[in-house]
Amino acid sequence: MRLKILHNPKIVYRMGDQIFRGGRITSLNLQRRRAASWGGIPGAVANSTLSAVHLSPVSVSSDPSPIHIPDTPVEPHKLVESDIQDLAKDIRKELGGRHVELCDVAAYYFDGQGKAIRPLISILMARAINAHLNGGDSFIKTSQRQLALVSEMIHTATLVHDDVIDTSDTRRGKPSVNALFGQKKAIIGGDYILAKAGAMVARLNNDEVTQILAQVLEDLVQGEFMQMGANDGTSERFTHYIGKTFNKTASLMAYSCKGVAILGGSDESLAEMAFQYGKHVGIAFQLIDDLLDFVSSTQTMGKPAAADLQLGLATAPVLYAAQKHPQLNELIERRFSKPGDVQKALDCVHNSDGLEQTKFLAQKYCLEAVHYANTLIDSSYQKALINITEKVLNRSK
Ligand code: GRG
Repeated sequence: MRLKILHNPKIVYRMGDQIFRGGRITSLNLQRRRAASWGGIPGAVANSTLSAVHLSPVSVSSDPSPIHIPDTPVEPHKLVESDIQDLAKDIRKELGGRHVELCDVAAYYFDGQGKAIRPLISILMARAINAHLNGGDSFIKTSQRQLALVSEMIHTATLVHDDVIDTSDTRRGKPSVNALFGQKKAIIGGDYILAKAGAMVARLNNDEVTQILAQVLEDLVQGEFMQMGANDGTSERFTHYIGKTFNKTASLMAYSCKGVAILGGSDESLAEMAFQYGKHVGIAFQLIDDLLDFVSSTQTMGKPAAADLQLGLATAPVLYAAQKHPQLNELIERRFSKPGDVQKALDCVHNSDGLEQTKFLAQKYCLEAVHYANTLIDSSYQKALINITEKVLNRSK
């Protein structure tokens, strides 16, 4: 299901056999149309009662204006290569301190093996905003890059803590930080990364950005708790899942985009646009992550396959599969804890359209992200923000 962009002004956005026009889905088979209207998932995203800012559904825009698709391919990494290439090295420098082992623990995941999607998106958004405002002097650009570093540091600190919580043995195909240094040192190492990131935020000397990043930390912690929470109540499950997905993954992307926009001198509505772009890309990113957990090999992902099920987590593919296989509900409630549960759930997912519906939902979020990016003035960075959505959808790791 590769996303293919057609250069036909009437057909504005095409993903596989689904055609989107002006933010609306115009050609779908019946089964998918049901998914698009959230009909199959009781209490699904469209019925979310949660905060509008955080969790409004992919409110496919009512704006009928066509989505503008770049004429020429833009390679996002190439465009901001000079900002990204030394990222890990610069972060390791920031992590320097008196205690060598503590620095080693904290620096362990900054090995250049991560995708660095958060800094990539942050820097592209920063440049697109600067182009939009016809601004962005070297002071602004430096502070925006610092925020991109902070974003990757917060992300990495959560990976460290997550690996402790999940008692993971591997990450990115190598021993996890907890496996190597032990869980106590890993926890302290994660705290240390956060402390250093906090100091960097303070140096930006911008109260609004400081508040934003405090909010991200709160969301991350809330998200982790939501994940641990009760799994009963079929009707609320999907809403809960999307809320958790915002908190655990999309909040950091959304607020990083908003932060660089603020540093670039954006007014409230422009900063909100940046937030919405990051939020929608972030939710799509996690949906694809949850899908890859079912289809990617251990080798590609660098962690065990079906890890989520083994951790007792019911993600979008399972929630969709439960529509066709209601017997899954019982397994979801007991967090796949009985022998054979994981295999049964895997079979149900592969014997349903759960993966397809998950991808479709991710596409909808991406489409909405494109809509927000299209409110920015044309620039290579703005085009790259659009191209990122394709990469998010079609990634294999
Ligand atoms: C330490 C602030 C703080 C919070 C602790 C543990 C926790 C609360 C939150 C966990 C958040 C978490 C691990 C979310 C998962 C997000 C996610 C999709 C991770 C994978 O991201 P990639 O694919 O990773 O970008 P790479 O390896 O490319 O960096």
